Amino acid sequence: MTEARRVQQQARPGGKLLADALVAQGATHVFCVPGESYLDLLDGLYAVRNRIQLVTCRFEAGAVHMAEAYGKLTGRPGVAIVTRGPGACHASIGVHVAMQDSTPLVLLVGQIPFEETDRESFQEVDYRKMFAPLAKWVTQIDDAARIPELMAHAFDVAVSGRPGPVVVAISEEMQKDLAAVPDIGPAAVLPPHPAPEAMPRLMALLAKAQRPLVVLGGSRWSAEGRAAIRDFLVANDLPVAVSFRRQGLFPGQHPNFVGDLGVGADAALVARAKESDLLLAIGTRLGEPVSQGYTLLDMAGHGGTPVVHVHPEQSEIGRVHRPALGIVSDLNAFALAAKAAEPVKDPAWSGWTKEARAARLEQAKAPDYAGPMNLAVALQELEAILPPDTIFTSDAGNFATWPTRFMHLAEGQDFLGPTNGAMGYGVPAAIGAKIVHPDRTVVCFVGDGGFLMTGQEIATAFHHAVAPVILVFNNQMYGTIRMHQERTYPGRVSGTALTNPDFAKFIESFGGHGETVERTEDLVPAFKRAVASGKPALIEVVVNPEQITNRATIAQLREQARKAAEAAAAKPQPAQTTHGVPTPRRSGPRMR
Ligand SMILES: Cc1ncc(C[n+]2csc(CCOP(=O)(O)OP(=O)(O)O)c2C)c(N)n1
Ligand SMILES: [Mg+2]
Repeated sequence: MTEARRVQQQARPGGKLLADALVAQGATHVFCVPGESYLDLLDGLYAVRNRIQLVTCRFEAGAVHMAEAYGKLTGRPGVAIVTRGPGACHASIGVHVAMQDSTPLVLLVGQIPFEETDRESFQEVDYRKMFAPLAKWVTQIDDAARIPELMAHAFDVAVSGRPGPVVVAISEEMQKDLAAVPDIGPAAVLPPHPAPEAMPRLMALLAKAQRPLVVLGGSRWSAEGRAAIRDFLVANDLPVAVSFRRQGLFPGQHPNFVGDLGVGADAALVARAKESDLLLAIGTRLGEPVSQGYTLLDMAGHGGTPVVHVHPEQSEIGRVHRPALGIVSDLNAFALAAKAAEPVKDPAWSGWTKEARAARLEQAKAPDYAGPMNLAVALQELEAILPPDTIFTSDAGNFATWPTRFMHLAEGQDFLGPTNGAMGYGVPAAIGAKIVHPDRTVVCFVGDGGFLMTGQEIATAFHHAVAPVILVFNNQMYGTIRMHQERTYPGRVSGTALTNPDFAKFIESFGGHGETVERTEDLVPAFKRAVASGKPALIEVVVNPEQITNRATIAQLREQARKAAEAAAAKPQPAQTTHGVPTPRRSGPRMR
């Protein structure tokens, strides 16, 4: 910038420049826990309070999860602000979610005055080091004149290629410094489109296929992009699986939806994926959950199922599997190009698609579970009454496999879940979603373990007058880990039992609507009362602890472990054992 241009600008303090940079980048909400390290930014935000809603949270992890949910829903970076040291440490889990989930996020961290650097000043942390493996990019602003430039770059990096989190440390004194610099808005960048030969080559591979399978995943899908990719997939009558916790990308109720290829996927779908002769991976990384613990594909890419991998980041293509064809493209641009391509006429795989759909519907049939609460039936009854624009959020835990297996999302519904398996995500994500879309019904699924990690964010829902409905599945344990325990060390319950409060009373103490439901037929009426209350609501769903997974009881897991031990003992070369139980070999992804 020329000196003449610089003096034309009115000098603003760093705190105001930062707030104005957020406005210039189109931020509408900022999620924070305040700290004395960024008083000047808080003051800057006061000045722009009519442009940006500042959401005050109770825990930095909650604030970043809310911002991450904003990023998942809007495709624009969610913004969170936390204080130095302890605040940044609490916030780090949300950075990890945004990284593994490829969600655009900008985390601002108050920093000590830079003159004190390297004296281990109060709460001093080097954020470039701390967040190096967690974030896509980390920077620190020490010169107020560089705020517009570095903030614009932070937003650009967060949305570019594979989206992800950017951490920006803002040193304390810098926020007071005056600088006369203009704001910088988002750049007019045209995202990468499929190369001219991409669609013909893809369609040629497809035309030769007999048993193709689509795995749809990734982030920053627009409504238009989702509609276009659905039209392409349906016009070609392709069987569509979604990757781990990406149920919102393709309507589960559609006849082309065949299930989720994630952690705890249906064995029949995994078998089908192995049998397929063309895997079309659109937007997803071929990470551990999708690849079933790197067992699905010949990871070196020698032979095996040919893969067409479409991803916005070239370095993701070939990272764990060498594809037959890689297409680097913005996903929405790809979707439009795919929709415009002439569909394959009379595809050879229509029967295969129907079979896959029939298998999906078969596995979604509610089994006859023992006890008064048949969660499969209750969730399907709930599905039938939910508005078509419902947003679901999920925490991590075994309970999450029930909605995944037994519910089907309708067109227009969204699903936000932590693909990195972060407990404590569901409740703040629901609050963030409800703040972004106050008119939509937001339903959160969470276990008794995960709920007490961030359930106090209910106070944030009250403070900002939004009312999600939280379903707490109470099995009085860290069920997922107990499941692993019973498989590996049957009967030796260690560190997984929980003592819980009265969850309904917990939310009532905030002024919310609480219910406890023990029978299948009581969930829907309770849900209707919860919505009608207009208040943040919690329904504790008491589930049978013995039904540890949606496929097995604890007794069945112990029996399986016993048989496996017997089989191992009968072998001439005994397997390496721990406590008399064979050490299991990795043969698929772990349940999280
Ligand atoms: C932050 C975090 N801590 C620990 C874990 C390990 N973990 C995965 S699932 C799980 C238990 C979840 O318990 P709950 O929320 O009650 O759900 P359940 O499995 O019982 O349905 C634990 C401890 C994790 N994934 N994330
Ligand atoms: Mg539990």
